[in-house]
Amino acid sequence: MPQDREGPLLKAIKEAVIDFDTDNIAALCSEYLSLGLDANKAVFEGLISGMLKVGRLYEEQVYFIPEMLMCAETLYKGLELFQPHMTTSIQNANGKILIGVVEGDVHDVGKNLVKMMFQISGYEVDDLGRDVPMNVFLKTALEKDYDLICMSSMMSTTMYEMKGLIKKLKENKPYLKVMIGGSPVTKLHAIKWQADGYAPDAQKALAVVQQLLNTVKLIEEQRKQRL
Ligand code: B12
Repeated sequence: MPQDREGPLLKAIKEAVIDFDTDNIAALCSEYLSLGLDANKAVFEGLISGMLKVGRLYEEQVYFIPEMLMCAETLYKGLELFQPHMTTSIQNANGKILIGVVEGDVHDVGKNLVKMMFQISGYEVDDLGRDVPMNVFLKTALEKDYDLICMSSMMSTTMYEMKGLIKKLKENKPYLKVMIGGSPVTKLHAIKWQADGYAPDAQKALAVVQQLLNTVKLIEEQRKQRL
């Protein structure tokens, strides 16, 4: 029975990330997929769960930068295999989103997951990558006609970049919607910095985007009716 293998495989995938087992991760993920098991579950309960443990090992000084890098590499190998099989509750969504990790920050796993969930749902996403200079973020966001700008930061030191960026964006385009996230970022930061949206993880991000973009559409329709 495939279901009997689900638990052991999820555990093995998680452990492969923790042990940076780049040799075996592909085989484990392929076996999981060949059994028709849920790819979303494998990503969040296998790969990401493993990465959270890696963070704890770094805090305990068991792991250092090279180990964290290899764990990220292992996670990305798995993600590549699972991505085509992932699903979301939203389909054929409409909207153009710009996403990037703020200047000084190279952590991009979270941003890539958020981006993936958006793309799977049908949103068009432009990705500026990681460690994006403030002026590049600002220029791109203002140049094109985006419905939403998403910023990610994983460090308490770099997250303040978002505050400045939101201020500049809003000065230039007051109605442009901005959403922020990343592990040190909270809803309180979003409120204080006048971001329009915040979500603690990629799954919740999707619901927030849908809500934000629906509001934008409603305002636009009302504006057109008044003309
Ligand atoms: C892997 C890792 C690395 C890898 C990154 C590889 C990569 N390609 O990303 C490498 C080795 C490069 C690295 C480097 C460093 N790291 Co590091 N790293 C990590 C680690 C272990 C995992 C990060 C991760 O991938 N998490 C998994 C993802 C899925 O979670 P997530 O990013 O939070 O994303 C979710 C949500 O936050 C949310 N989200 C994220 N972005 C967005 C955006 C939007 C718009 C929304 C709505 C939601 C959202 O949705 C995501 C998916 O559900 C964390 C520990 C941890 N507990 O997180 C430390 C950690 C982030 N690193 C840390 C540090 C200190 C560093 C270094 C400074 C170490 C050093 N001395 O050089 C450097 C910094 C380099 C730099 N300039 O950025 C600290 C940060 C502490 C702080 N100040 O806040 C942490 C917390 C470890 C620790 N406990 O001390 N790191």
